[in-house]
Amino acid sequence: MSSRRKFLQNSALGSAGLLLGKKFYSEQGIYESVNGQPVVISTWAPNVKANADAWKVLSKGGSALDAVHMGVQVPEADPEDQSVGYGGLPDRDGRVTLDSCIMDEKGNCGSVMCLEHIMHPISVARLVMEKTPHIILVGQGALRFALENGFKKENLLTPSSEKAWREWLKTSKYDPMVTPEALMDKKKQQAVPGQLNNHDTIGMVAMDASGNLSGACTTSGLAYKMHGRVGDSPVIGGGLFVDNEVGAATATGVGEEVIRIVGSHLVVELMRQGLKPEAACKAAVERIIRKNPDRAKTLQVGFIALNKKGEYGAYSLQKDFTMAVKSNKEEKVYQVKSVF
Ligand code: SD4
Repeated sequence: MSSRRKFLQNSALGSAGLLLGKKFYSEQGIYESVNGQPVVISTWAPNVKANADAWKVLSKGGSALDAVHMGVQVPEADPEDQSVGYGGLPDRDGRVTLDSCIMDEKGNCGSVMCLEHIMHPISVARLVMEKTPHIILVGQGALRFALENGFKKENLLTPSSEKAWREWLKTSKYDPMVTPEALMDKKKQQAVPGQLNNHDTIGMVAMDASGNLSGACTTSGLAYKMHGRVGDSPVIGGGLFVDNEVGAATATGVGEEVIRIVGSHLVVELMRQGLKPEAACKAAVERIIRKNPDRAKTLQVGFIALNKKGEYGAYSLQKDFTMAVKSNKEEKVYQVKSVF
């Protein structure tokens, strides 16, 4: 079957699956270009909902920057998503600390790190980008800036995240393993109570109808981290990078590993050298393995990338990673290829 036909068939099935409210995973593979059309891609299957909000902006000719800003607010406000914003699992002191960044087609960027009490850290990051001479604000300084600019102070620790944290305190064993495989009781295929759910951080990159690229990444970080720990997600070049000449990339998983290789920047630079998005993500993941093969086996990192032609792809260390895509042609979730 030609790849074109396969693609169309997968798209149709993918949309049908979503319409029926079922999770549908296409076969793995490289994805075709949607050149000249808006497109948005996000880490993790549940973020189809975030893509849908980003699409409301893109489909009306709005900017990629506004689209990603709008899109990532969906999981930020979702109390069920325990990796992002409201409802995020806290650090080991029981504090929900948020990391977010945003980057536009001109290389403008803004970031907040270890920000507490603010439902939409991405909006604070955007304000840092647009209203200050700086790129990063952290902790108390970020909170003060947010409050001075009209953001509301809120309690972001939901009863279920507090309960999970109290459960965790019984052992206080920090294990940043992030694959659902590790969280599942294999026999019963049920989540193991008290185990970490470090999933569903959102990294989103988009191309608008003018061909401009932007990206956003936002998370509550790894559950039960030390207070003050910052992951890759708000690090420009680590969890997110956009170069409008080449493409954009974003990351999820154990942030320390992503930072070690300046992962998203690496993916964009590999695309600049001519690699397709999937190949660039694969090469970045392999770089992590080369640094420490044993450690790489025990954790998850995934990258997604979009190039200037509108081609996209992804790759991960472990096999559970998914990418959500929305364009004029499709709305679907891809099961991403992995090394292990
Ligand atoms: C972090 N990269 O704080 C984030 C966590 C993550 O899905 O992506 N979870 O290291």
